[in-house]
Amino acid sequence: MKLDEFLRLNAPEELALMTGAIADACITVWDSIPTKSGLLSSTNPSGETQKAIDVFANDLFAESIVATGCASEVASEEMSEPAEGKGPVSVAMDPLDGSSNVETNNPLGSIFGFYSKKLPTSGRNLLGALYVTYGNVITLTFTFGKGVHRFVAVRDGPKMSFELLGVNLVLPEKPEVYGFGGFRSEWIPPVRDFVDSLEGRGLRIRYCGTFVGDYNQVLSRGGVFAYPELVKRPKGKLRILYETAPMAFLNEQAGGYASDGRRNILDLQPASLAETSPAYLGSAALVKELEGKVSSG
Ligand code: FDP
Repeated sequence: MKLDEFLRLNAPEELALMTGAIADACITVWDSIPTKSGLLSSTNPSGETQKAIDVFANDLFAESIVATGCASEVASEEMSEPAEGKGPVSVAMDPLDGSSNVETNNPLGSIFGFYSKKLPTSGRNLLGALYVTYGNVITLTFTFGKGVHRFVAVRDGPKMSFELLGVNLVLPEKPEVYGFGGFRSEWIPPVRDFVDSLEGRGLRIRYCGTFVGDYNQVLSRGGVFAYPELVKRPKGKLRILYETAPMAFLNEQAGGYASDGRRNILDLQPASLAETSPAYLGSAALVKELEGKVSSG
């Protein structure tokens, strides 16, 4: 099944239009990585300076989403003020997650959260969440609050289009992988002790350095991803509105659980657009166990 048809049958109108616009834009972003990322020269054939790929991705996604008429605002870390629109939905995005992976050709991603209230707001006001993976294939994984669904980009004549890969994805029963960001020596002790126990329980380390890529493995194979509380960085690294709340919402729809170490990430009330928190997400039993250890110190 094609994405357009699926959206027509299964998505609220505004989310369908914005998802369609993101699907088109992400193909252009992917196409632009070699020329706009610094992999090739930073000037184009006419001698104009190219924008960095993350600024390019930001501008393209923001313009495409605003053009649907469905967004009231589109916020991202690349913009000092959100882009304004005339629709009802607030969109928070990380237009190019893991940009330090460009040079090494490791996976990249994009994350979008669709909120019913003005930003900043809690993840409880999410209507939907979507992430793109730019790996060996491009996938769109999303939820509108009724299951998690995935599409893959395939060539369709001169264009690319998205075909259904799976509906109602759930985290596998048996967890297989884990990936934790930051330096081990800087993790708080309960996190270090927990990670030390994982290999004895049959989990393998898998860490590619992109939140989207690392979480995507957890969704497919079961396990836990974290960017934990660090001794000198108690609020972690990942941004609540742009990154962890949308992924927490999607993860919950896939049967998982996401915590900041003390509470459900969806219950956090960020006071600013770029507020960060520690993030632990994946298979519910593992994340609840880790939350218990972190919260009791
Ligand atoms: P990046 O800085 O490359 O954009 O969101 C930021 C992020 O990547 C995440 O995608 C990734 O999980 C994390 O930072 C990696 O951080 P470390 O290099 O500190 O592990």
